[in-house]
Amino acid sequence: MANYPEAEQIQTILQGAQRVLIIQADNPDGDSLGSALALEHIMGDMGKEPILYCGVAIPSYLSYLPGWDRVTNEFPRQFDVSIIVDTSADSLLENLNEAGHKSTLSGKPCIVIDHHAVELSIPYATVSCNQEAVATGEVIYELARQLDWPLNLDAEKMIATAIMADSLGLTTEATSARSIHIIGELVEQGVRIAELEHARRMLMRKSPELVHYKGELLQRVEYAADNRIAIISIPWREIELYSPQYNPSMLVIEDMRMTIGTQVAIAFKVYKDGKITAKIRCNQDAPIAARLAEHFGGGGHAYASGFKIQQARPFNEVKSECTSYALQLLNETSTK
Ligand SMILES: [Mn+2]
Repeated sequence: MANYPEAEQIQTILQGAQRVLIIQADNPDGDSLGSALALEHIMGDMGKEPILYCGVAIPSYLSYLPGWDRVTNEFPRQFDVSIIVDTSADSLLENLNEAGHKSTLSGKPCIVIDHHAVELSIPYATVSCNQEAVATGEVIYELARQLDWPLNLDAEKMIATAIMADSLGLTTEATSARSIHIIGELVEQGVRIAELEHARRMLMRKSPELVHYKGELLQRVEYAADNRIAIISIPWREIELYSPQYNPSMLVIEDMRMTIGTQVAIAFKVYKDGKITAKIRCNQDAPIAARLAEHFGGGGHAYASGFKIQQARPFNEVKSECTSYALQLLNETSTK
């Protein structure tokens, strides 16, 4: 069991608080939502009034977590303490900052609970419990054990979900023996991993039309430069038809990236007004996604990025420029 030096200060801050505002950053995921919902149950059982806030809408793929719809993007007028989960970066709280809530937050004690190995950049944080762990859910479990917080079955399910989400089912580098022990303890308490996984998978189901469309898209994947680059182009007609159900790019981009020999997968969408968007995913040996996107005015990370071209440019021109620049970046990367 962990012994966090920040735990006591967190307990002291919470003692005098009634309304606890639980905040997720602008990139909610299974860990941040699971952690927020676990804290909601814990605070509720401690006789407090928890409020769940996130600056952006919770993505629909997370709606298998019961309680996701209690998260609001309306900032509450009154609260005593805030808890920010799963981020230490002020830049990820842009929506909240832009809406002018920073000063409200600065006026109250603010607790940060995180697991990202980065410097804290939230200037109004009173205490930061940023620990080495596979998920924020793991840190919350340790805090709960250390501080004797009540953990009901719903809270335990949310913690298990958070840990399973960020550890990709206990398979990532950051998964420690302790992470696995915690899952073991939660299962002993009555959490059923199969039940959580079933709920998640039920939400991933697709309609027959979408399954057929995915097959069509896979048939249309083009390979360039000895399969190093995989490309799919999605016209407006299909965007119009299928987007309400699913983002067409996301149907196939992982399969494209998983092709033998492929280093970069690019999914283009061509809109009615001529706007072009591209989603880029790279493999471990080709961290060029950000640079490729920046060339077209976009941005992102080394392995995942995107760009948008507003002015009408012929699609074939954009596509061939993107392909040849990708190849240039790939060659630069492999010769160093
Ligand atoms: Mn996380």
